[in-house]
Order: sequence, then C-alpha cells, then structure tokens
Amino acid sequence: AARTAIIAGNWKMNYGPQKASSFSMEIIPRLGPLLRSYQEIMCILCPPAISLCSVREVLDAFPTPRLELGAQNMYFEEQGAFTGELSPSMVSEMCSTVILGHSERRTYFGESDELVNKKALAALKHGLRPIVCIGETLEQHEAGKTQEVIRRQVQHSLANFAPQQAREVVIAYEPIWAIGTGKAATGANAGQVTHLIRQLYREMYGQEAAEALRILYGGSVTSDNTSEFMAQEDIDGALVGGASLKPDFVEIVHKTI
Ligand code: G2H
Repeated sequence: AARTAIIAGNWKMNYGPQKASSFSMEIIPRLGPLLRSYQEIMCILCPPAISLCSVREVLDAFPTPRLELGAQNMYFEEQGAFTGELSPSMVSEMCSTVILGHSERRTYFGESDELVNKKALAALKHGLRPIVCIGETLEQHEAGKTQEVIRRQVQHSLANFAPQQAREVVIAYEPIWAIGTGKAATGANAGQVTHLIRQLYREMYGQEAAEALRILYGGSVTSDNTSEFMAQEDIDGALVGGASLKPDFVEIVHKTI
C-alpha cells in the first residue's frame, strides 16, 4: 500500500530534559541518513512534555526530514483552570502528533473511549495528528473477546470525524498483554486484528479513508521482531516503548526500510 510508514517512540515517563538531550544527540544524527535515504518512512519521538524543548533543540541542530515530535497526552479544552494539563494549541506549537488513550492512560488515569474521542477531535481541529491507542486485556484476549472489544473501542474512540479528518488519523493497536512484558503478539495475530480495525474503519468512513489510515502495532517491539510485524498487510508501522529508549530504536527504523 502507498502509506508512509510511521515508527513512533513513546518514551513514557522516562528521560527528563537533560537525559532527553543527550539521548537525542545519540540517536538523531544516526536517524538522519536513514530518513534522508528513504522517503517512505517517518519517525516521531514522543518524550515527556517537559523534555520536548530539549529534543527540539537537538532537532534544530541536526535538521532531519520526516523526523517529528509528539506528545504523549493532551486535554481537549482550549485553556483555563485544568491544573497539570496541556491544551491542543500548546501541543501544536511544539508537536505534529499526539498519542491519545494509551492503555496506561486508560488503566491508571481512567480515560474512557468517550474522553479519548473528545481529545482526538480536539487534536484534529488543531492540525495535530492523533495516534489513538486501542487494545484488549489479557483477560479479554483469553476469553476470546478481542474482536468485540476492538469493535467497541474503534466505534467509540474514533467517532464523529469529518471525512477529511478521518484520513489523518493513526491507530495504534496495542494488545495490553504484550505491553512491556516482552511477550509480543505474533505477526499473524496482530495482522488479523489490524485487518479487522481497517475493516471497521471502512464501515465508518468509507474506502478512501480506510486506505489512508495508518495502523501501528505496539507492544514489546524490538529490532528483532519489527520485520515480522511490518510484513503484515495492514500494519504500517510501530509504536515503540521500551526499545525507543535505547539505540535499538535506530535499528528498528533501519529494519523497517
Ligand atoms: C506499548 C509500547 C509503547 P513497549 O505501551 O506504546 O510499550 O514497547 O514497552 O511494550
């Protein structure tokens, strides 16, 4: 398919401004030649909000095509008394992208599909590319409820997009039992679920939007298993957690090319 691949690094709650700066100095100059020589891939670094400026400085020192910044979360309101939150316009000053509804946000901070949907709509309104995360728990997986859970999450988290917006959205499929556990799903398994996701999206937004939709796999991705996931028809990239904190991230990008 003619979809530009996306490798996004979700640093989670790791690397404050100083460490973010030194780590960026380590990987950005190595990502440069890869991204320059291959146009069909883009890379998005998602450090903690407080470290975005340090990574931006390194990017300015080593200008690199298709290397962008993303936030890990955002609130949907424009401004005001929401202590500790970031607004869409603040995020859009620094970032092209925002991760929304990560399973850790859903589990530890009680985010619902409805809240994630409000955030996604706010992101799109501000020209931000939302990476909306969905995925089933181990319990749901073992009870054979994956399809049902995915259907509900897609229908509720990804509702109400205008046709033009629907094309910009990125979905990350992250089976929760595979996150940070070292137990990645198999390529075939992730391939099936991502196929279902594209089908559901087609039912909601039509053929063209479904073809434009980028679907990432997330959950214990490393340079050893990237190729297995990228080989799947409906997987267009990866949302990388643990391995995005190490030079292995560059290897993942390398393997995707
Ligand atoms: C899933 C993933 C990144 P990890 O959360 O979003 O993390 O690669 O550490 O499983």
